[in-house]
Amino acid sequence: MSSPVTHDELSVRTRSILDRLGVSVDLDVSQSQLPIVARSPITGGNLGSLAAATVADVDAVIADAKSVFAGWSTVPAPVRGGLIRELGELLREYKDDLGALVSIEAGKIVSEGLGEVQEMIDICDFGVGLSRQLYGNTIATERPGHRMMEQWHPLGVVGVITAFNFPVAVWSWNAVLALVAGDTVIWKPSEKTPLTALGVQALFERAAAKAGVDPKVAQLVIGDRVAGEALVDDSRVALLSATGSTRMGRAVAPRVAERFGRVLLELGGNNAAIVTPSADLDLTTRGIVFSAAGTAGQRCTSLRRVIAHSSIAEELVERITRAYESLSIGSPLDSDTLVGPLIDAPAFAGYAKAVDAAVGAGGTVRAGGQRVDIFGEYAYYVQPTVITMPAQTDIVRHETFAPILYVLTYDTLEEAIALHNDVPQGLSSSIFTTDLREAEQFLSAAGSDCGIANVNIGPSGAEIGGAFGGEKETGGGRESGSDAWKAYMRRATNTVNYSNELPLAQGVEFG
Ligand code: UN1
Repeated sequence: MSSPVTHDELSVRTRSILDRLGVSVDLDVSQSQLPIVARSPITGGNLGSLAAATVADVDAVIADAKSVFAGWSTVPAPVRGGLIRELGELLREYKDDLGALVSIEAGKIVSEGLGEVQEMIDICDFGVGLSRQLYGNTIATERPGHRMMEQWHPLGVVGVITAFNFPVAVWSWNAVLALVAGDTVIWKPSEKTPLTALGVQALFERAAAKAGVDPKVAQLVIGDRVAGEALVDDSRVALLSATGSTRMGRAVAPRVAERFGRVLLELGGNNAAIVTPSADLDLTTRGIVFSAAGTAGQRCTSLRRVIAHSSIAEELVERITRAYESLSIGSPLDSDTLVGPLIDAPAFAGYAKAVDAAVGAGGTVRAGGQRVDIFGEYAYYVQPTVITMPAQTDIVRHETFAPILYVLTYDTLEEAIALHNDVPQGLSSSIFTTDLREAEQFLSAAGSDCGIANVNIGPSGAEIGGAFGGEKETGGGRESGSDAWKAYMRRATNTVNYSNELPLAQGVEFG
């Protein structure tokens, strides 16, 4: 059971965190008629409200981003990296405050709130190094006395639309790469998490001041759908990076394509774990419980499906069920809590509907399945839920952003992989096995069809060093590490003739 947190205590704490981060916005509740309502899912209470950017506001922000781009794009990349170094330092300094604000506004447990800020610090470190490594290839040419190479140039204005569940880290994956690349950034955060965005922006502006950089290289737009659409439809926005539901991506992608803009989409996942007869069930259970119940199932990488060999399925379900019974559900600010709240009422409605649909399709609830009253009517806590399913029905193929784990069984690995891939989404995946052949088959071209495939690790909790993203309805985008930076730059292929002749490619003679 969690110790009580009153709404007033949360408001006072939020205000003092915002003050320390340098956010001066007035959150007086007397302004509660304003359209963007900041609230905490911990109690369901409102923390204040904010104005929403209009189309004209967004237009002015884009104009600024475009004009600042001219100068920023010609600053040497390693100097641009200096801005990111300052940002990383400030994030280290304010990690506790920003992490706590993530807990208050997104409902993450303290360790995960801090972990999210750590993810920002990590990408800053990566970005500083990257600023000296924006490598282009030198390519052998078929013509004598010639040299061919490619250069990577800044792309332009990058619009970043983020979701509530990673309210600060996803901005950083995008903004850090974009800024190092010489782009300017406009951020439209989720309407559900405006305060964490204001906190990050305040730190960013301090970093810019320290680095002597115009803060307009990265701007923030607090707004609703209107502001998002203004970014989507504006041809001055060269790249639109959007994280959210598949439904959102389906609306955004054609509109950006219509104006020949670029998109980078991070949409839904329906991440699975195949558990084979050779799996270490102790380790497997721990991996499954973190991935499925952690963050109250509200990561795009959360584990949603277990595909277990029929010989070990029952034992595995019993182990998971036992582990679920000991998970403490409650205020994410309590140090012993492992499962915090769902973000809001629609999230709870989605959870309840999915449990009903699964039972209606022949599923058996083996753990959880109920709402838990921690802070009354407007706070939505649920028990992490395990449902064994007779088949991969429609509800199993659908992403529900809640801690529901469906369990399916298989007899041959081919069957398991077919079930695994037979969903519309393709973000993250895992296999638990100690059999090298099974592991390698899962990682091969004939195995998982996801952007992320792991062995003996659940599908969530990726490090920033790898490229992050997935296939199919997940949208195909890659953010964060590896060579994801290339999406934020434009490639120029250059051929230089240093001879006195003019040989044509393909042996063409002309005149
Ligand atoms: C998301 O849920 O939008 O791999 C991102 C993970 C985190 C990022 C999740 N590093 O679970």
